[in-house]
Amino acid sequence: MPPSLEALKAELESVRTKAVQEIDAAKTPEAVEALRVRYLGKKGVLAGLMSHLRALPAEARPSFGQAVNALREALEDQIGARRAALEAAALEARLQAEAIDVTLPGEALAPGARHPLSQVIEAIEDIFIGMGYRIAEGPDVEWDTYNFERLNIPKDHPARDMQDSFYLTDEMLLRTHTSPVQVREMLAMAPRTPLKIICPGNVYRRDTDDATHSHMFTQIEGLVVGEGVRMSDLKGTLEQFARRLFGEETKIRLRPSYFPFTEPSAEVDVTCSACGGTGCRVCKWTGWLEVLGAGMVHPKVLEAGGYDPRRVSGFAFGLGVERIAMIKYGVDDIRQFYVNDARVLRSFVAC
Ligand code: 2NM
Repeated sequence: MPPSLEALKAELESVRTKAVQEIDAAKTPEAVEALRVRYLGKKGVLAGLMSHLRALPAEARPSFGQAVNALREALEDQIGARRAALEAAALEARLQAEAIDVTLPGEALAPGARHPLSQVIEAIEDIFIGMGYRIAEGPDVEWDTYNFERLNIPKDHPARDMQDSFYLTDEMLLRTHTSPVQVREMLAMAPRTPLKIICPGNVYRRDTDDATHSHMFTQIEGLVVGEGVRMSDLKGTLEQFARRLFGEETKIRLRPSYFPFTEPSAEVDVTCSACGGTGCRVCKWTGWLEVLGAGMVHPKVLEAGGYDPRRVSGFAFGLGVERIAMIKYGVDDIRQFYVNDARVLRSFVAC
């Protein structure tokens, strides 16, 4: 006997009741999907109900078909809503689990600082770059000819005593100043002018280390070569430099001196930046600090650099970075700069 419309509708209602309960009880999106397949899938429960359609009398078919389709739509809506609710709950749970408390105190940073020698080098470079100079660098290991010979320091000169320099071979040594960089730059540039360069770098001398000497220290040398370069250009340049580095009130004075590579040569003093020139412990109660050596480049040095000394002239100067840094930071022992202890280095803040 074929099933009656009433019996099929009763079964449809019991399917509805059960499905609604199960979908409502599903705990995961996967469980919801399994129910969707079970009830709405191609071989699912609703498809099973629909298969009875052909057994019904023709006049009963539309009514039952519509009832099954209405149930399908109702279950689709419920499944969609249940899935959305479960996914929203899962997202909420994840957000809770991964929540970050942005009010917790952070990791304490140990702020670094530029090494005081780097600070002084950069300050000096900036001043000369502002006057149109360029920075030139060269090797720490030099040829004897660039370090001495072409700087008018002949073989028998006391500065060339083997005792005073770190020789690697007969012809090679650790540079004792940065002047060889300037020889290289002259040879590369000549006969073109003007040449305006600043040469910072490490230099090496066989000294015994103490509070004011180090076998390795940092030098900055400057060189200008051009037509009509005069001693007054040197004085004006160094005066501007001193005022920018030590303060606008700073005065300079030149005392006659001797270097093989310059003629005339001078020691350059600046008024003491600690006391303003009235006298204090820093300047040993003289009011003056000796910070630079300078002079007009010797014609032989210009010639050894490839220039014609009848056509061009030049001035040069040199300073020790550690000495400047000791004055600026009130350090009384040069060895403080090579300690590499962050606690010591942190005490030198930019000035
Ligand atoms: C100083 C003092 C005086 C100097 C000379 C030269 C060069 F290469 F042009 F000959 N460079 N640096 C010089 C002159 C350096 O240092 C105390």
